Amino acid sequence: MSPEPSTTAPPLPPVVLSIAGSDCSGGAGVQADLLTFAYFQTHGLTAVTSVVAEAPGQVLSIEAVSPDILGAQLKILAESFAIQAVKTGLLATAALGEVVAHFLENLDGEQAIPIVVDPVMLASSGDTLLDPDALTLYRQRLFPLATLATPNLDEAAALLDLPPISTPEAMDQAARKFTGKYQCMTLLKGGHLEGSDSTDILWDGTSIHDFSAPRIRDKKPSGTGCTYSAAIAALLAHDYPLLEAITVAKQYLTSAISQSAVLSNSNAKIETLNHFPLGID
Ligand code: PXL
Repeated sequence: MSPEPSTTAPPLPPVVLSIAGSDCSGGAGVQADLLTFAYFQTHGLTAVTSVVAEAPGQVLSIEAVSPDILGAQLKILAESFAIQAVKTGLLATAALGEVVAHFLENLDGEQAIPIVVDPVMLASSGDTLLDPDALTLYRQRLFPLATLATPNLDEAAALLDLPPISTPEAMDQAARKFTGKYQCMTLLKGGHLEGSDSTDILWDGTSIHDFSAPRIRDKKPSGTGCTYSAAIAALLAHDYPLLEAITVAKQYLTSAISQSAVLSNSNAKIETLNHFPLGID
């Protein structure tokens, strides 16, 4: 016998906006963000900044959209939806960064809307995705608006004009410096460091918080940074406090990495994150 249909309406999902690029291979960019938003039972909106022709490990080409069409996407979304959190990913050019900064500066209504800024510069293949002159925009306009910035070690070194960050001590210093310089909470992601754990750190202005998970050595799927920042934004939209949102997002990302799959049509080790991993609460 089938169960009685429920007469109570399900709760409305919070609305989360991703401003990012399109990864045609589905592992990173707005595609990863939408899967992550769906996993966390939010409604995802996307404002696409750029189209990247790529597969994990290889970028063929990238084309940025015009500032006008990015602005139009943001305008109609803001006019139509009660946006409860925003994440920014690949912004591609300084002109697009400018449009995003202008949008975010005028976003808040009665309540401040959480903004997660993931300063994407490179694809996991190492290919450059962001025009270098866009860095000034991050420094001057975007980070000061962020609830949380989520640089990886390479991005933090570039933004702080530091040599490569290669020890836990240097990481600690860099997290403090980033927060001090750009006036935003900073989750510095240590995934590229060696060690049995993958540890990210957050300096809140008073103390350092660690977020650790066992390092998964045999898997290197693309889109981990996109997925992490999207998960944090989705959880903030659900009103999780920041530290809890990061803890839950890290657990989710670790499962998504450990259950990633090889889906290539050849011997190439093209690994794709599993955005609906099994076995997490
Ligand atoms: O993982 C960084 C990233 C972000 N955004 C887009 C990408 C990539 C990596 O390839 O394609 C659109």
